[in-house]
Amino acid sequence: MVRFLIVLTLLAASCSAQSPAPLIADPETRTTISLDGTWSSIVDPYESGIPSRYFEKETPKSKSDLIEFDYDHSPKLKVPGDWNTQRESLLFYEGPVWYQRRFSYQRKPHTRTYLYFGAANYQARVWLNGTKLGEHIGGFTPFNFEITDQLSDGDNSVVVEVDNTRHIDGVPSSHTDWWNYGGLTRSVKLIEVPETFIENYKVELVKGHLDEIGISFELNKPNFNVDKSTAPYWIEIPELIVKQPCGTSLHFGVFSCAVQATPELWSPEHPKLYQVTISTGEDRIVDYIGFRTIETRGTQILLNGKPAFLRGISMHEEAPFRSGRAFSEEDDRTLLGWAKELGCNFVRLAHYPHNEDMIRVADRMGLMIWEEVPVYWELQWENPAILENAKAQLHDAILRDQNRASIVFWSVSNETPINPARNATLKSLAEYARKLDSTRLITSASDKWHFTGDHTAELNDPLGEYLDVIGLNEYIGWYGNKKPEDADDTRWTFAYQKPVIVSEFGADALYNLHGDAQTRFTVEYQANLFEHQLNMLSHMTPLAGMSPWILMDFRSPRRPLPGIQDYFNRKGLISDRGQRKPAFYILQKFYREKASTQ
Ligand code: GCB
Repeated sequence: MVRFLIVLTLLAASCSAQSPAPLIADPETRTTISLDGTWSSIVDPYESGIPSRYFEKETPKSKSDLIEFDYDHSPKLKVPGDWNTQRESLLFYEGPVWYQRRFSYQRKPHTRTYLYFGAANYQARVWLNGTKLGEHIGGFTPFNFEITDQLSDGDNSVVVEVDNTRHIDGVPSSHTDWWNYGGLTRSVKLIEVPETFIENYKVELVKGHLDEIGISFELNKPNFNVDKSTAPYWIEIPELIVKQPCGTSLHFGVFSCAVQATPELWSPEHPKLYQVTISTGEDRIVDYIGFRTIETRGTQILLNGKPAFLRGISMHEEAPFRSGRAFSEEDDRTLLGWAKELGCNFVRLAHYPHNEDMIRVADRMGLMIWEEVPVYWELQWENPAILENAKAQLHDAILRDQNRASIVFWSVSNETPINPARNATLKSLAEYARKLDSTRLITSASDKWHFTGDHTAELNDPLGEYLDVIGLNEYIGWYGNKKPEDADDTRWTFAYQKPVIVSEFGADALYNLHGDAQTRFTVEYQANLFEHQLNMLSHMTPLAGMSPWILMDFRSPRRPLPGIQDYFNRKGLISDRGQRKPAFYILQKFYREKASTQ
């Protein structure tokens, strides 16, 4: 029953006027046709696109009331990719850009076709062959439209207006400390499915049981009639010698069952994945899924029942070596490979859902993940649209990644100010996350701590009541009046007896800028700060893990300091060109020692 309610909640949250169709989970498991590559583009700072009908399939040539445009001769942009790093003139651009490409298609009998976008930042409006399909808000989650009836045999034209304008009532709002990369930043594809298909599914250990796997899935069928009969649907996990019918219909195409099996458990040291097949006659999903448990006991985090120390690092979805938004499996492998080299078993993917492949690569490489929604700094807490927007992003992130063993935390926010409206909003988000996914831990990063004496500090953020794990961001020695050395004898208290992860600390350092340990922005200063932070963290009692700020330097418009920042946040342990700074090796040594005593 609980599972059924969850699936219905997932479904309901996806439907509203002009919204995309319910999200198809795990496109990697489907038949797809890539629309990645070269798209035509029109930069549209004065928003002429709608009145001038940039969305039409054919370019209007000589109508006097129309400004003419011509995609065929327009400059090109690569998809996936942000526009900012593809054209110098667009580095700081914020506003609408129109994307267009043609593709050839032959419609197939008994096949439904969807147009799927991995992400478009921040708002997208989509047309196919001149017909508007709908709109989507939120820069980091996927969305799709069914286009079966709009497709033509032969030539088709898809047009997307992507607008990365920042909004005071957006999520995130107008101020962030990362680059507002615009564009079709992730892959675009056509997904072909049978008439009745598995829209989403969840496969995981039944809570509290290491010998039982729960499976639930939802069928999408045109004109579904209420059919509660048991259907001949099958679940197979060949390595566990599981092949059994699975098809107790709960309601409206939602099915579930449990199978007896005792899988080897997934962990960073042993990232075991099993091939899992769900077949429904017409449709068949083959995915690779790991099984593990994640819980808390007092101030400990238990992975597969055993206390685990989370040796982490925070990272943005920023491309190694070239900057810009990361999107390819190669980018993901490089970034997560660096985290592995550092000795991590955990990464905090700040501050928004990263691309789907990142999570799949982490599943295979063996890294636990903190996934976050961009509820960041100041939002319009009193505005009910904020909560709806944040919930939709959380919903789609959970729906997308709920079968990935690597995800252990859903983070509902980062560094938000304490006030009643914010507390209520985040409580609601935490409850919503828990309702959608009761097997993972809910967290958030807070910077609302203060010194209670010269050597004592306290975190007391009322949000803690609703979380499983408390995230603490503290920058002793970088922001505020204290020196890095002051961290050594700082003792911490926490209002809630729950596991604590120090989710951020760090200092800016320009690679190759040298000086003494007291000179800010030098690598010596950063290294010294890490030494003293690690001294402090070694005696922080409820500490269950850490994810210092940050793996690699990343672009930020708030960081203009010439010759040093040049619009980069320089707190990376690795420069934007892949060079390791001394602090990298200090943390690596600490993590190696930690790992050897675990
Ligand atoms: C923080 C934020 C992070 C910033 C970082 C910094 O507390 O959570 O987004 O980039 O500090 O470098 O100031």
